[in-house]
Amino acid sequence: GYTPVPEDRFTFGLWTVGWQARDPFGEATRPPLDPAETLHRLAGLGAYGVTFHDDDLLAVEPDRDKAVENFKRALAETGLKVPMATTNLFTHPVFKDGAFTSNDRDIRRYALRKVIRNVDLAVELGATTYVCWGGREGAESAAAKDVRVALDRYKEGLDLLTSYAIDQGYDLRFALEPKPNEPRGDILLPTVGHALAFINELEHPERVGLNPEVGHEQMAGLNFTHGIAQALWHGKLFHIDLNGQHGPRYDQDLVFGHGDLKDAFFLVDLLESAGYDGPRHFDYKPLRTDMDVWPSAAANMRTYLILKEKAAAFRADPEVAEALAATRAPELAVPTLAPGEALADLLAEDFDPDAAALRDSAYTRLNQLALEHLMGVR
Ligand code: 3MF
Ligand code: MG
Ligand code: MG
Ligand code: MG
Repeated sequence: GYTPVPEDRFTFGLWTVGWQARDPFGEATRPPLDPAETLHRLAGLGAYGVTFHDDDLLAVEPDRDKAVENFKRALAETGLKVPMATTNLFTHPVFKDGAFTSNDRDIRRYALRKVIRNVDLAVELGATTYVCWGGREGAESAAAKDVRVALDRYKEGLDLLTSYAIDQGYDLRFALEPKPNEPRGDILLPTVGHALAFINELEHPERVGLNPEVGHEQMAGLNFTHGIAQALWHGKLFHIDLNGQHGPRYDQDLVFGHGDLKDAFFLVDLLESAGYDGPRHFDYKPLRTDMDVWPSAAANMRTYLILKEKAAAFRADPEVAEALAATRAPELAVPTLAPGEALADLLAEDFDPDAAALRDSAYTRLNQLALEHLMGVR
């Protein structure tokens, strides 16, 4: 069991297994990976597809045309799909003060050209989601960046991109990826909530949604599964970056489940029960100490499949159903005002708050049942 197949729709960024493990304190520990080899290895492991930044294609072939040709050949050989693509607007020093929100107007114009060139390629390769992670859109110095004006420019950039996609007749939606900090001291659109509010101010809000990442929300001390639930509620979960993180610290990009396992369990439970039909996309980094990156790639998918099975067993357990009923969870789905009732009926109602306060929510039993399923003793 737990052998991934393309129908599971697992995808990986080329930059994940391809990470050479350069960090702020040390050199690369691994040689560059040929994207063609990555595709063959991932297909062999049962993945559905790959995603890429424009610059990821140049890992071993600096000539873009040749690199694209090699990539296309490997896609044809492996049958892997490209559901999403993105732009590297953070590595080159030109982006040190941002891309869409750089104070330098020439740089903002260059950034948009760089995105549009890769949007064309993404659509040609069949992508329907284009991710925008604004890693350098931010500041360290409070006076240097007028955040309100920077948001004007951020909006301008996204409005230009959505209009371009519409004018070209592209079946393409954009997905913002929030992150609170790293590499900037503070990044604009730091959380799912900030990004959702921003989308409402855009010219084509229906074309823009989210690509939340597990670790990014946890870096902000937030409950990732709650963020995903709200994104789903707004119809904005266009894509997802799955990985692992141990709370608020640097962006760890651990294998999925190798951080907060309980949150990973409830995340899979939510994605599988909510009918999320997008790719299960991994944005992780193989440990710097691993010389062979493929076991970690496989581990992401295996963990997801195990959690999927555990979540289904949890939901099917009659004792869980009973414990859920004891928490009154089903009652939350009943509208507060009954059909035909008026607010006046509610206002006229008699109620004993002291008696109601004695009702036990009994959440501990439910928590323990979830943990016991997760620990494999039920
Ligand atoms: C950084 C990230 C990014 C984005 C990627 C996709 C390099 O913390 O998560 O990975 O996911 O740029 O847009
Ligand atoms: Mg990340
Ligand atoms: Mg991360
Ligand atoms: Mg990410």
